[in-house]
Amino acid sequence: MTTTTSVRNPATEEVLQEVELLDEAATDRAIEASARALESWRRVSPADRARLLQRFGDVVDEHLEELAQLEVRNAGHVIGNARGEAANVRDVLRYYAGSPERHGGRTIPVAGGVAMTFPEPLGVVGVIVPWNFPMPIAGWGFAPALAAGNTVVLKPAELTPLTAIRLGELALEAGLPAGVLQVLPGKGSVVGQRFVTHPAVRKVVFTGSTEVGRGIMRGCADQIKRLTLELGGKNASIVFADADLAAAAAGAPGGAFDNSGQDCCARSRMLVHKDVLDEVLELLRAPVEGFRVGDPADEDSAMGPLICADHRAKVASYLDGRDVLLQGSCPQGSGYWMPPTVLRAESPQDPAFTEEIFGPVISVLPFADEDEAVRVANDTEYGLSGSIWTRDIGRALRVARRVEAGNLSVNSHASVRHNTPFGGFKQSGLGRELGPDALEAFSETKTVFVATD
Ligand code: TAP
Repeated sequence: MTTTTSVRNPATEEVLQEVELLDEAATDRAIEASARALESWRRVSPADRARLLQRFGDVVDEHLEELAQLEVRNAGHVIGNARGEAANVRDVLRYYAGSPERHGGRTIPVAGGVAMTFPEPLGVVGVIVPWNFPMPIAGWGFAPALAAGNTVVLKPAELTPLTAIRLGELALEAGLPAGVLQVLPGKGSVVGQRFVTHPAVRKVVFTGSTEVGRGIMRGCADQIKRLTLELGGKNASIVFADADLAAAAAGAPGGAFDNSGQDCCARSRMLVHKDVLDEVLELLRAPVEGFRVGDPADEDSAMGPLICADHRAKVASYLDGRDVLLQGSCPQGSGYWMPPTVLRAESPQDPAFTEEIFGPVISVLPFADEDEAVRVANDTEYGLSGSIWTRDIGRALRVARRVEAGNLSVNSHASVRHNTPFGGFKQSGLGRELGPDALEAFSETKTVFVATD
């Protein structure tokens, strides 16, 4: 039976489009089509595969503004960010277009003959995408998977399927053969689960909550199915007393409120040396109170709405009955708005300080020395990203090595680049995406021995 979902604009609550959700039978048909497409796609020469991915990147580039405007309406991302996200899909495609011709094996000296290795595609890869960054996270999965000769079925989040559907159309326009990249809107419990249970899907790439990721990992165990997990985060920004405090305070709102805080890398825990706490809070006042929240289509808005009413209620529950240290403002009326907010953590165990709120909320906690800062930063099940603010280069590197997280920045809040590895320690994930080695995660190594004696 066919069902549909009403896709809404989170800034206005208006229905944008009805989107058909695939049932299990339709998912199976798509997976089978993907398995058939694999037979010819894996034989496309590396140079031709590279040309097709390059062309796909060019077509995305030609539709950059259209994709960005669609994301503004569907996900409430501010237009500047949405353009960057569409450009990220283009850049990731172009980056991995360079890899099919470089993705070779080795010859290994052995007795009695020649041994060589071949990187073989895994087969059909299922990519499951969350609602917070619909375009980039789709591209981080499909671009290296396709470059390595796999075919892809991709499930966008129910709330934000529109840009993924459009990317699927643009792939065909660029000349990718039918069946090589299919976008399958549907429920996680139906389409996503079928990626886990269908034996023709040989790998699942899942980005989403740690809770759902844990269930997917259990399900993949039944078939020893390959798995990449990109999960939650509760990332610390550590501000030492010797830091450029003005720069740390100026960067903090962007590091935590970008994408309305709906970012697995958001620096939502701020650890500040006790001697400079008052000064940092005073420096934070203007950038927090002046953080412009408004119509995401407006070029001057720094932050749009949250994704939906349920999510807003969850974020708001963390502010119930709390004294806030600093707060900005946001539009009233329709739309899922939430003002940027800074709380003082009551203790290192304060739920606002330990749980992934996934909204525009920073919790600040003072620390006494380096050991305490590292201990508190690491006192979490997560380990995705973090920042260290100091002018002491020795301390910067020492602390960066001690913090248990996959992506650390010194005097910066930047986390993700398409050309460097990205992923989490501990319960923030398993495996790495992006960077020069991503094709390894989409290949099996085959060893072939040829007897010469
Ligand atoms: P989830 O609720 O976990 O959903 C993520 C995706 O999984 C959605 O497409 C969802 O489908 C699907 N899904 C749900 N249940 C499933 C099941 N039983 N089997 C298979 N698929 C299932 O997460 P979310 O709320 O969309 O995203 C927010 C979370 O993602 C946060 O924890 C955030 O930190 C994390 N995240 C991590 C990263 C990285 S790179 N580490 C990046 C972005 C986001 P439906 O749409 O139908 O629910």
